[in-house]
Parts: sequence; C-alpha cells; structure tokens
Amino acid sequence: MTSPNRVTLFYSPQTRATGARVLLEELGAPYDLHVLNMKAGEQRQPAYLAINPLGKVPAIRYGDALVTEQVAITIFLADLFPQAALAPSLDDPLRGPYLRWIAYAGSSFEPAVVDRFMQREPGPIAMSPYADYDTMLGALEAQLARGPYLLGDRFTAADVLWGIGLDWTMTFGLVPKKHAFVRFAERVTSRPAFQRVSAADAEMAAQHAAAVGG
Ligand SMILES: N[C@@H](CCC(=O)N[C@@H](CS)C(=O)NCC(=O)O)C(=O)O
Repeated sequence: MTSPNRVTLFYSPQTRATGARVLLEELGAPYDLHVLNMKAGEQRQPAYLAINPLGKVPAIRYGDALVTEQVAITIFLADLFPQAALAPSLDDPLRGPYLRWIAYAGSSFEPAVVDRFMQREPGPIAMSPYADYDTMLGALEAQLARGPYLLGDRFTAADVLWGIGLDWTMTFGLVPKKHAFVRFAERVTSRPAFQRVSAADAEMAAQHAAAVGG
C-alpha cells in the first residue's frame, strides 16, 4: 500500500514523463512509479483515464491531489520539496521569471513545436498563441544565451523541464541545434539524475516492446 504522502508518478519511458522523473531524482524526493505500457495501449484503458481523461503522462498523485500537465507538475513538485532549493521562493525576484519560463514551455513552445511537427500553418500572428515559430524560439535563445542556466547562475526545476524538452526536440529535428540550446541541454542531460533515468528508460522501453512482441 502506497503511503498517502508519497508521490506516485504515472509513467511511461521515453516520454514527457521522463522529465518529471528526472525532477523527482534532482529533488531527492521519495516516489513510486506506476508504469503504463503505452505500446500495449494501457494509457487508454478506463483505469488510467480515471486518473487523466486525456490518457497522457505524466500525472502524479500526492495524497488526494491529482496533478497532470508537465508545467503544473514541475511547479508543484519543486515547491513540495523546498529543501532541494530548485524553486525560487515567493518573495525571490526570480520567482516571476521562473514561472514565466515554465509556462512558456506549455503555452508557447509546445504548440509551436507541435504545429511544426504536424506541418500546420499557425495562422495569423495575432491568433497564434506563440506569435510565430522564429520569434518564439528567438526569445528562448536570447534568454539561454545569458546562461549558464535559464535564470542565470541558478539551477532550477525550469532547467530540468527545458533541458530535456530541448534535447528531445533537437533530436527529432523540430528545433535547430543552435549553440545556446545544445550547450544548455548538455548541461542538464549530463547530470547524474538524467543519466540514471535515461538508462532505466532504455531498459523499460525494451521490456515494453518485448511484452507486445515488437
Ligand atoms: N499536455 C500534456 C501532454 C503530455 C503528453 O503529450 N504525453 C504523451 C507522451 S510524450 C502521452 O502521454 N501520449 C500518449 C497518448 O496520447 O496515447 C503535458 O504537458 O503533460
């Protein structure tokens, strides 16, 4: 039986849930994994749709709270384990920029990258949530060029979200391998937490593929 005050992460390897697991590792937080084999379609079974009606990971449960969406999970977890100091406190001048860049990942970067992947035109600039792709990415590049981390010298939970997001999107050719992006993503993915999760993910993904005979 899972302790009510322990984080359960609904998880599938090599997905957006990887970032949530890396964050838990960076936080030194105790957690349990509830693994879904997406290759077997477990994310679309009623049991999981009761957790997240969208059938998407990551999701977390903490006590009675269910949290979905990477952005919310990043903010929630980093605040839940303040001893790890990965979230600027409410009165820290970095708190606003920290929230800004976490929200930017979900509200501007994700829709832009998905449009690009689907080869969809964003439509008129005033109607697009991210203006246009180049402007959206240019703002991110300018922020990262200040480095070494998104908010300057301080490593935060926002870096976990962005380091992994950029690593994936560059790998899939959805984001150009600009120096500022590559240098930043390497800084995050070379950390022990990412390395551990990445190795475990490779093993788990192979098991999932084997379980469905592929
Ligand atoms: N809006 C969600 C998106 C999460 C998402 O797209 N997850 C993908 C994995 S990378 C997923 O669960 N896909 C499974 C499916 O739709 O069948 C978030 O920010 O967390």
